[in-house]
Amino acid sequence: MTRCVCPGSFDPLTLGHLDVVERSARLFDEVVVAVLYNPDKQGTFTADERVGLIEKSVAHLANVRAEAFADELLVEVCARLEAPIVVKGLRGETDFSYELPMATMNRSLSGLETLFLPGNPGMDHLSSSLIKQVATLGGDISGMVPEAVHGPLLERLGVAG
Ligand code: COD
Repeated sequence: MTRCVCPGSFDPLTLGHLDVVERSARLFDEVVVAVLYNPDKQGTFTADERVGLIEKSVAHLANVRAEAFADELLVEVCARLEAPIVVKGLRGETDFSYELPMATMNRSLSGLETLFLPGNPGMDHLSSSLIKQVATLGGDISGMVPEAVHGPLLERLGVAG
């Protein structure tokens, strides 16, 4: 059985993230969506809240589960989960420049490999931070986040639905 990890902040999960998770679920026997700590990002949802939103959004995928890992290196998480590979989505050159050093670091730390999936062209503009900005200023974010995320996000941002 081959298990992969889809790591990220997921604050919150977007339809772009979900697309990568769904495609990973077709490629691997089991997928763990790992909510990890990114020191460069401030949290809107707690790690446990993010896991709850992900679990509702992936309920249609029998081989996918979500878990939070506080203050841990991705390589340690993957070793414990016995997952030899992580899957990440790439929206373009900016993502590639950001992701490549992390992939190389992870491989040099433990041999952990990274598989990059090109983002779905219709979803390349979706990022958690941009969606939060649009929602905060009253823009329509339906079609950008899973249904399970829509209401809780508007509520957390203090925006009327
Ligand atoms: N389409 C396709 N892919 C997308 C889209 C989209 N619309 N939006 C995001 N993605 C991809 C991103 O490129 C990324 O691969 C993944 O989805 C997650 O995105 P985010 O923004 O939720 O998560 P990040 O980038 O903040 O996650 C960074 C990690 C938390 C994975 C990283 O900081 C980490 O590994 N932290 C653990 C500590 C550690 O090991 N640090 C050393 C790393 S070398």
